[in-house]
Formats: sequence, C-alpha cells, structure tokens
Amino acid sequence: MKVKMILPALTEAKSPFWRPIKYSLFPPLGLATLASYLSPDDEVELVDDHVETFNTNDEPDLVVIQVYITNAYRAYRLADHYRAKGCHVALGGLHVTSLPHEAAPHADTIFLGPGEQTFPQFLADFRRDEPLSVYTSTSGRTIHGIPPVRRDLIKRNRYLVPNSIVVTRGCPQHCDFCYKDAFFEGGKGFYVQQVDEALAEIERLPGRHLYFLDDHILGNRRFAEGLFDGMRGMGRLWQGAATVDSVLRGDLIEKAAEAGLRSLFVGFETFSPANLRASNKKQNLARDYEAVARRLSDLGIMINGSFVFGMDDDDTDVFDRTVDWAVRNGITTSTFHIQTPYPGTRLYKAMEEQGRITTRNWDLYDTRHVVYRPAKLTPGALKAGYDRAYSDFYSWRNMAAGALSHGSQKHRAKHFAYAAGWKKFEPLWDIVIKARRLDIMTPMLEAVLTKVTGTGRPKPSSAAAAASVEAG
Ligand code: B12
Ligand code: SF4
Repeated sequence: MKVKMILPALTEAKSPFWRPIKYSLFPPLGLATLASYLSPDDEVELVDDHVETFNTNDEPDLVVIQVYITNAYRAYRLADHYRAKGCHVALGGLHVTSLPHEAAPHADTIFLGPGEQTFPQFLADFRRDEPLSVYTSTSGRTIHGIPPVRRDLIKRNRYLVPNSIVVTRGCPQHCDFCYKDAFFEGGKGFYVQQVDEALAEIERLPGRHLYFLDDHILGNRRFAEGLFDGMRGMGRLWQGAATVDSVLRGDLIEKAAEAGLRSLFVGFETFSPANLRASNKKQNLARDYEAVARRLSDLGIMINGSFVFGMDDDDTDVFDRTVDWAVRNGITTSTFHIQTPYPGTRLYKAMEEQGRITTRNWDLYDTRHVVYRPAKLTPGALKAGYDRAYSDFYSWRNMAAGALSHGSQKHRAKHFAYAAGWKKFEPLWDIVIKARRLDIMTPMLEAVLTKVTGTGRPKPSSAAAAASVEAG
C-alpha cells in the first residue's frame, strides 16, 4: 500500500516575510509516531510542508494529514485535492478533535484524540476495505509497548532539533485555555511511557542534544525520577517544559539537572492571582515566581518563560511589568502570547457565551492576533503591547541586562548567546536553512547548552530585591 503522510504548513510559514527558523525546529513527530503502525511492506512518504515543497500529482492509496488550528485551511485544501483523485484521506490531530464537524466534509475518515489506539485499528479495517468514518480515542489509552517512532522517515538535516521526543502524553493540570482537556476528553488525560522504553528511545537518538516536547516532563514524579536516574551519565543535554510548582517542589529539578537538563520552558503565564483563578491555573497561585527563576538559574538551567497577555485582569501596564520582571530575573527567552481561545477549550466556550469572539478565521489563532474582545484593553492596545513586549525584551540592552543577572560568567555568556542567536541572526539561519544544513548548527547549540558550574549568585540589586511578584 502507498501511504502519504503530510504535515501542512500554515500560510504564514510560507510567507517570505516570516521566520523560517521557527518552522525548522522540530520534525513531524506525531506523524512519525503513527507511521510506526504501518507494515514494512507499505511504501510510505512523510512530508513536512514547513520545510520542503512536495509533489501533489501522485495518487497514494492512503493520505494521512495532521491538522493544527493554524494549518487547518491548507490541510482541508490538500485533503480535498487528494479526495478528488479518489485517494482515501484520513484527518486527525488537535483541530479535528476540537471541530470534527468542520473537518469531516474534507475527509473519508476523521480521528478524535491521540492516535496510538485508533490508527492501528483503522489500518486493520482499511486493509479489509471496511474503514469507518470516525474513530474516537476513549478508554484503554496507553503508550506502553508502542513501536519505535519511524525516525528513518525524518529528513534530519532540515531541522535544528531533529531529536525531539515525547515520553508522556497530556498533563495532570486543567488550565481553562489549554488544548489538553478537549483533546483527551473521554479517556485518560495524562499517561506516561515505561521508563525502560523511554530510555531505549533516547538511546536510538544520535548526538547529544534532545528536546522533550512533553507538556510537563516533571508531571509524574515516579516516572521522571526513573527517567532521570537512567539518563544520568548518558552525557545528554536536553530541554523540556514544566510547571512553576513542579520546579519548586522536592528535588526533582536537581535530578533533572544532573541528567542533563539545560533549559526549561516554564508556564508563568500571568502575575495576577485573579487571572490565575479565572483560568483555573491553580498550580501557579501563591507560588514565588522569583524563587523559580533563582532555583533554575542556580542550577545553570536557562529559562524560556511563557507569558500570556490579554486576560481579563490585564490592563495597559501588564506589558512593561512583565518584560521588566523577565529581564530582572534572568529569563533567557520569553514566549509572549496574546490570549487565544482555542475551540474546544473552556475559555472558548465562556467567550462564546459572552459573545466576545470577534473572528473565526483560524489563521489568526496563532497567539499573535487578537481574536476576541478583551476586558480592560482595546484590541489595538493589546496587539501593540504584545509587539512592544517582544521588541523590548529582545533589545540588545535587555538581553545584556538579563544575562548579567546570573552568578557565573559562563551562564551569562550562555544566556546572551542563546537569546541573541535565537532572535538576532535571522539572515544566518536563512542561509543555513536554504543550504539544508541545519545539522551543522547542532554542535553550536550543544556548546551553548553545556553545563554551568559554580553558580555563585551576585547580591541582588536593590531594584531586584524590591521587585515583588503578585502571584508569590
Ligand atoms: C512542537 C510544537 C510545535 C512546533 C512544531 C510542530 C511539529 N513540527 O509538529 C512549532 C514550534 C513549529 C509549533 C508552532 C506552533 N504551534 Co505548536 N506545539 C508543539 C507541541 C509543543 C508539541 C507537538 C508534538 O509534537 N506533540 C507530540 C506528538 C506525538 O503528538 P501530536 O503531534 O499531537 O500527534 C498525535 C495526535 O495529535 C494524533 N494525530 C495527529 N495527527 C493525526 C492524523 C491522523 C490521521 C491520526 C489518526 C492521528 C493524528 O496522533 C499523534 C499520536 O498520538 C504542541 C503541544 C502538544 N503537547 O501537543 C504545541 C501545539 C500543537 N502548538 C500550538 C500552536 C497554537 C502553535 C502555533 C500556532 C503557535 C504560534 N504562536 O506560533 C504555531 C503554528 C504551528 C502550525 N504549523 O500551525 C497549539 C495548538 C492548538 C490547537 N488547538 O491546534 C499546541 C497544542 C500548544 C498549546 N498548548 O496551545 N508548535
Ligand atoms: S499546565 Fe500547561 S499543558 Fe498543563 S493544562 Fe496547564 S497549560 Fe496545559
């Protein structure tokens, strides 16, 4: 059987004005995971529209397309194209799960939820010529004993981080704005791989650098401890994501650092307790955000701070306050978002009931556009504040100031190199991407992520000492 798997790109990723490096970070791991359920006799092609142009004149037996919210329109166009030729088109992923009725007219089969149980079931039905039109993942979700990801299908030199990996699914928390509860509805919302299987998957990855794309790598203490014990001594350098509270609790973060954690994506999101309560982000309430930054910095772990603007308690000063805090506390990179009510989430439902959704053009649901009516800000002020936050945070002055907040010379240098490398060298990234040689940048990334030792901290400046975190 001939199978084509496609990760369509969002319109913006194809624009000459956009940042190609952002879309050349990670390979299509979800599709490579699904490909592992195909038989060795199947002829499979995996294409990633973000990083390659591909032929659409072919006629595979089965076309598998992954749909995110911002690539939905292109995904539907590709689906319609292949259906018109008589190919069987299967659509799945987050957006299909949120809006099955929107996706269904473009597909022969749609999939709701994670694919590890439903896709093999569909394949068996398809081979018998009895495929269903909808498969829903409900009970019996597990990632124990899943086959190894088909990494042979990934064109490694097109990605800065070819070694992305997930060893858990979902998250134990329930934030109202997050995709998670909608995607995992009807079954378990957080489950983990077996430690030895996760370690075996890591062993299969060449080089030193890894990026765990798990929503919350510290979410299951027992699993994480086992994983980090197994990884100690492997010489890996890795990045991942976790919540504020999990960084403060116990000594898991020290174990992660010993296992090679060098940079962590942390969901600070907002300093306002009212915002935290309203979005059910309970795990951040009354947590000392500065202590999180200090603890990670002392372990030599760089921080990618996630911050959301436009929640109902935010007014015009939220942008400057957030940037000041991030710079003072040595946050290496910041990911700012304009609050975005994704369909399927409790936030979307609430906004819809209040009549506050202003557009349903999914291309704009990329956290860079205002798609609802904010409470205390005008849409224009929210967008302008968001844009300003990015340019202020990544100004040379603030990158230097943030770097200087760390105790060791090496951490300062790493911070500066990482932040500047990410935001200030676009032409260089473009050249390397065009040459399809992103692999030559990996040693540089690994050098920036090497261990920092002797992190004696400087005495906090009076400004830093005076800074307070409302949520703390
Ligand atoms: C890595 C990542 C990226 C990477 C690259 C993605 C890639 N190459 O795959 C980059 C940095 C480019 C990125 C960018 C963006 N991302 Co992103 N990203 C992620 C992240 C962290 C991990 C995705 C992943 O690999 N998961 C692991 C694999 C194994 O799971 P999976 O891909 O979901 O696949 C499984 C299922 O979905 C299902 N499945 C998927 N497709 C299909 C198809 C069929 C037929 C079947 C049967 C099953 C199936 O089966 C797979 C196995 O279970 C997720 C968060 C998350 N936890 O998912 C956010 C996430 C997907 N991103 C999100 C968003 C909003 C964006 C951006 C718009 C953000 C922005 N401001 O720019 C952009 C746009 C991306 C785009 N192309 O449209 C949202 C999506 C919300 C939504 N409702 O669609 C998420 C959920 C983050 C969040 N919490 O809000 N992202
Ligand atoms: S902690 Fe993060 S991944 Fe988990 S539910 Fe909240 S926003 Fe989603």
